[in-house]
Amino acid sequence: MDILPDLKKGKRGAIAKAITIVENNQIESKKLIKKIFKDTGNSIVIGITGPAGAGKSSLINRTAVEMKKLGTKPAVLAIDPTSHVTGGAILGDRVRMTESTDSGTYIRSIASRGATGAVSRSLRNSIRILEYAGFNPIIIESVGAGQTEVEISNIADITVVVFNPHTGDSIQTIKAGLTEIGDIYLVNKSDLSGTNQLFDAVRDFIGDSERNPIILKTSVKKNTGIVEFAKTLKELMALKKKNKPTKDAERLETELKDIVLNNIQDKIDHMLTSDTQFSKYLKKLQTKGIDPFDAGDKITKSLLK
Ligand SMILES: Nc1nc2c(ncn2[C@@H]2O[C@H](COP(=O)(O)OP(=O)(O)O)[C@@H](O)[C@H]2O)c(=O)[nH]1
Ligand SMILES: [Mg+2]
Repeated sequence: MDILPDLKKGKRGAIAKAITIVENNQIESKKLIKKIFKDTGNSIVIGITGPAGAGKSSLINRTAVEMKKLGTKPAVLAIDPTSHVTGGAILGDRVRMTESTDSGTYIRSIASRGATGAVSRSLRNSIRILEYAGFNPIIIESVGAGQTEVEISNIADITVVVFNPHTGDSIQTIKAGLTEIGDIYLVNKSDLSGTNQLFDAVRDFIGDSERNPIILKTSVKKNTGIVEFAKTLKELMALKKKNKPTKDAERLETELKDIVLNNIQDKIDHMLTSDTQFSKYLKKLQTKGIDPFDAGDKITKSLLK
């Protein structure tokens, strides 16, 4: 069945089907992307990252509602490292995000575990599906930084880093390299004590950087700062649209290299299983007649000649 017309209309069932395809079926995925590729690349991707429990899902839920009021059509993809294991986290996110779903925002949890590169690939293509379906911005929720396979700042046009006052490790996290990636730093749960200290600490760490990132306080509980956050995002969307072509050109170069390397790896993998040199040197290696590096070099040479 052709799901393209429904996909173009932004119908939920079609989107869900399409994302399941790019997550699970390489052959069908290729066919699908071939058909939609020309109509993709036009939405701003907002990455929202921070430690588990920082309030990202809750915040995204409220922010999506506000962004909708500002005339945008947001969709959310949550990369959840735990969703694969129990499914409990998906439920949690669904509960926390019902408000924005009711208002018409598309929300989906996607798997964060898989073979190297596979998660980035399915994320990239899931974004394309949502672009084709007319969503803009596309908000990606991801836990931590460097904890998942996906480095969100490589994919996002706007990166938001969320901190909390009550987690003692927040400052450590700031030191650990988040200082370079954020366009916006949020001190969420600003209804809790310690907010001002954390705000000052964040400002001290990153405030004088050349990029001049924005630092905001939000509280989902008290519903403060969220309208301002949504407005800031909308302004940034317009700004980032200008340098998006340059960034996308670089990303496509990376993606293409990725695909070619992947293709070659698959081919070689396949070749090795029937390669006589491989089995010869493997036996030699297993009986300590050669060392692993020498064996590797010899096989490589014979393959590339
Ligand atoms: N006090 C307070 N709690 C919040 C706030 N935002 C979220 N929470 C709570 O923090 C917990 C984790 O929220 P969640 O959105 O799942 O965080 P995530 O793991 O970063 O997605 C939940 O119990 C939320 O109700 C806030 O602004 N203030
Ligand atoms: Mg969450």
